[in-house]
Amino acid sequence: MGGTLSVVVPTFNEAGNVAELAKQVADALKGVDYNIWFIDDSNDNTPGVLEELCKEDKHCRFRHREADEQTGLATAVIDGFHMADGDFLACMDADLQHPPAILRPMYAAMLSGADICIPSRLIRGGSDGGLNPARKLVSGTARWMGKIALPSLRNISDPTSGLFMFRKEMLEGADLQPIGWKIMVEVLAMCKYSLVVEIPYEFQDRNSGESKISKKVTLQYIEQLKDLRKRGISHDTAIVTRWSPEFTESMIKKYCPAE
Ligand SMILES: Nc1nc2c(ncn2[C@@H]2O[C@H](COP(=O)(O)OP(=O)(O)OP(=O)(O)O)[C@@H](O)[C@H]2O)c(=O)[nH]1
Ligand SMILES: [Mg+2]
Repeated sequence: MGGTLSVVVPTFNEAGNVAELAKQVADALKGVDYNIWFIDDSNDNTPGVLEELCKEDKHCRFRHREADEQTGLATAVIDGFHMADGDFLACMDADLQHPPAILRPMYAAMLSGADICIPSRLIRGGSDGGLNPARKLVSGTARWMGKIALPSLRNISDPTSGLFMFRKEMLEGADLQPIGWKIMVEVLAMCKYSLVVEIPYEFQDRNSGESKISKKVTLQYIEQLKDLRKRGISHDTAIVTRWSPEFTESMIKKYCPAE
């Protein structure tokens, strides 16, 4: 099937999740030429677990960043994007809140001509069931603020998640200045693209380990939005298409059928 895929996974203390994630990604991407890049800032035994995983699974690679290097979620993802060699790049959390099976319809969307595929919890067939009411409120407020601040986000139903796939060439010439948590917001505001495909997905509960979200992240997001209002490029002509669950199934059969 056409085009290699690199899945970039930022990890901070995710020892209990990475092997299961790699297994589920392998199930999702049978027949696809893919690799997984774990970019790790952990201070527990995750690097050892990743080292073993990379010996056992030839699709996996990892880079551990020491405390004296630049660390943090956004820089991890950007480092991964630059290190990864896929024609298509994906970003996915390690804790299985983003179900790896979604990678197959995302890949089908790329083969169908999308520049960027954004799974959405908020369109028919999607669900944000993995979030408690307080987190739903925070997530909704972040979306609302983003859409007010940045025209590029206005037609995207779920622009603040950390799950997306895009053509690697979109990085060429893009002035990405990663701060904080919302790396897709940066990509949507700063990269050039003309077709966005949204597909439904069901957000899950965290599998194992602890959340790393903090108040600092909220402040960084506000800074990021202020900054992107000045730096962001226009996407007035970009088309956003939403696939129904039924259409998504038919596009998997067309572009990425099970072997
Ligand atoms: N490399 C790196 N990865 C990070 C860092 N902080 C978080 N991550 C990873 O980024 C992903 C998202 O972090 P989570 O803590 O799951 O954040 P969240 O999904 O918004 O919060 P929960 O819903 O509570 O899980 C996970 O794969 C984390 O391991 C960091 O400082 N460096
Ligand atoms: Mg999480």
